[in-house]
Order: sequence, then structure tokens, then C-alpha cells
Amino acid sequence: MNRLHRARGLAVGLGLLAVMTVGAACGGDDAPATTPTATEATAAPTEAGTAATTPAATPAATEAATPAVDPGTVAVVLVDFSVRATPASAPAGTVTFATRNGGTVPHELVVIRSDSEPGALPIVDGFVDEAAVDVRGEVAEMPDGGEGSVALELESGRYLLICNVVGHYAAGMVAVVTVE
Ligand SMILES: [Cu+2]
Repeated sequence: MNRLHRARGLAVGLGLLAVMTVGAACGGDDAPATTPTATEATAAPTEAGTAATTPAATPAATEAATPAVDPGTVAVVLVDFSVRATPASAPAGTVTFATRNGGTVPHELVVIRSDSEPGALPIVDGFVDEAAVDVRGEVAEMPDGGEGSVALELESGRYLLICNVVGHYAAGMVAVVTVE
């Protein structure tokens, strides 16, 4: 009885020692060696994954969204004989006028900074006198169906978008865009 008891005690003691040794091996050896490796391994793919997917997806999504959503872009359609600007306002900074000739004859776009009434610009020989107004930029004459674009640095104020093909401004080719 006494011997058996001692044997059991020894077995339990050895068992404990074994557990402690294994525990020490795990905690002391494995932990420092594997935990940083595991962390690096986990962190590296995450960073790589983040670096690979986020920048790739974000510029793609931004580029795709830019034409439709960019508040700095005004779509301009020139027809016989009016100018449609959508939206009619844009934030100050770079404003892009994406222009299309939706009419049947050639048209152009001239962007003028002006507080004048839309029809009150000075006309000489059928043209708005561009030397007498504050022209900020233009899209040269486009054939019907043609497209063009101009990006301008604009401060806040009122802008008149006109077509300055002879007679066209007087015929009604002007729209107002407000830069805020
Ligand atoms: Cu025109």
C-alpha cells in the first residue's frame, strides 16, 4: 500500500514534470520563435493584400466614377442655337467643360468671366468682342457631333458660356455657370 502510494506519487510527479517541461518548451521556446513569425506571416499578407487590393481598387473605382460624379466637371451641349450646361454650378478650382456639339452646324465654346446679363455682351460684326471681355478659355470649333474639352482654373464668380461663331451668340447661344 505504502509502496504503491509512493509509486503513484512518483508517477504524478513525473507527469507534472512532463507537463511542466512541455509547457516550458511551448511557452519558452515556441512562443518567442513562432509567435513573431506567425504575426509577421499574418501581417505580411494583410499588408500585401491591403497594398495590392486597396490602391488597385481605389484608383480604378475613382477613375470609373470621375466622369459621372466629379463636381468639377460641367457637361456642355451646344445646339442650334442654345447652350446647355449641366450642372450650372461648380466649385472653385479646376473646372472641366466636357463639350459636345449636338447641333447640325459647327459650334465652339468660349468661357467668359462676366457679371453681365447673358445677352448683354458687346457685339462687333456679329461676334462677341473677345478683346473687350474676360475670356478664360475655349474649345475650338467642333463639327456637328464633335466633342472637345477644356480644363480651367476658375475662381468663384459668374461665367458665361457662349458660342462665338458669327451670329450664334445673338441667336441665343449663351448659358450661365456659377462657380462657388
Ligand atoms: Cu454656335
